[in-house]
Amino acid sequence: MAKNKYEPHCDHDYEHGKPPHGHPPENQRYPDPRIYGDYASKKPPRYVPHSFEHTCFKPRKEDYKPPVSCDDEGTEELCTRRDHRALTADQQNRFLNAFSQINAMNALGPLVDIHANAIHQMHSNPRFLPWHRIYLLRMEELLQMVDCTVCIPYWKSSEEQAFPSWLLGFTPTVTLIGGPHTVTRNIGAFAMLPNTTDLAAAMGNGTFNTFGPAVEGIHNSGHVWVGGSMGSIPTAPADPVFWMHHAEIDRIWAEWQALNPGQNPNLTGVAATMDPWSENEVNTRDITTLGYIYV
Ligand SMILES: [Cu+2]
Repeated sequence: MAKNKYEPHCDHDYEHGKPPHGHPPENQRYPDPRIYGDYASKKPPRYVPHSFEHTCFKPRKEDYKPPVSCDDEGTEELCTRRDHRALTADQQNRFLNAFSQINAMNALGPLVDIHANAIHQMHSNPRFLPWHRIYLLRMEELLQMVDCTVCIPYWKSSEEQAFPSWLLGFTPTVTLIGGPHTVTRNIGAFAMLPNTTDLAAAMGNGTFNTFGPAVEGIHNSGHVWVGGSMGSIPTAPADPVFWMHHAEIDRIWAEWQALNPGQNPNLTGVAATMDPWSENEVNTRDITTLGYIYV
């Protein structure tokens, strides 16, 4: 077996033989004693482990923040989805951190890829709203595996008429089925952002058959307004704003549902199953049953 010149501990010549030229050669890893002190010699000083209680840094007493514990036992609380403008800096960081973590775990890419597969028929038909409701829920569940306090915030674009500034510097690279994709945006280049008048007009529809396409149209313009990754179906969910945009669309639907009881998408047979998941359209009607609310 070839000797690893970077592992002085495995150098048997040093342990058992004579050092060449009467003095030990310099440590390959730490050759400069001015920087590395004793570690620059061929045999670094003995390693002394810290005792268990002292291996982790502790903040000053006054800076201590108790870890958030989540209720796993039966009494599950509803996830509260908030207007992103109402998030604290800590809540913003937790959302972006959980997003980065699931991406680093390679759990985000496969979820984005589901959206790339037209076999699920989730656009331009009555499945649009219920399918994306379940899709958001799966994302929220994934984020909560990393941080149980995270709920997807919503982006009320019609009212705001601006991109969430705290996301501007966040352009992750997500490994998709076709290879790595780095999020890009081209804000405002190719579309106008629907405004509150547009939204009120969509809300005025009294049947799901007319409301559904109206709200999907508003949603489409939002995608194109952000542009870049968001402008293309296979890459859009790689941008965190996708989830916030869709939370807003889902919130609008929930608001409309409350105003129009009994108005549901006309879906039967396999079309009523929100594949690749097992939920039926009927299971998508009540958001509190699904475990979240909008405030
Ligand atoms: Cu979609």
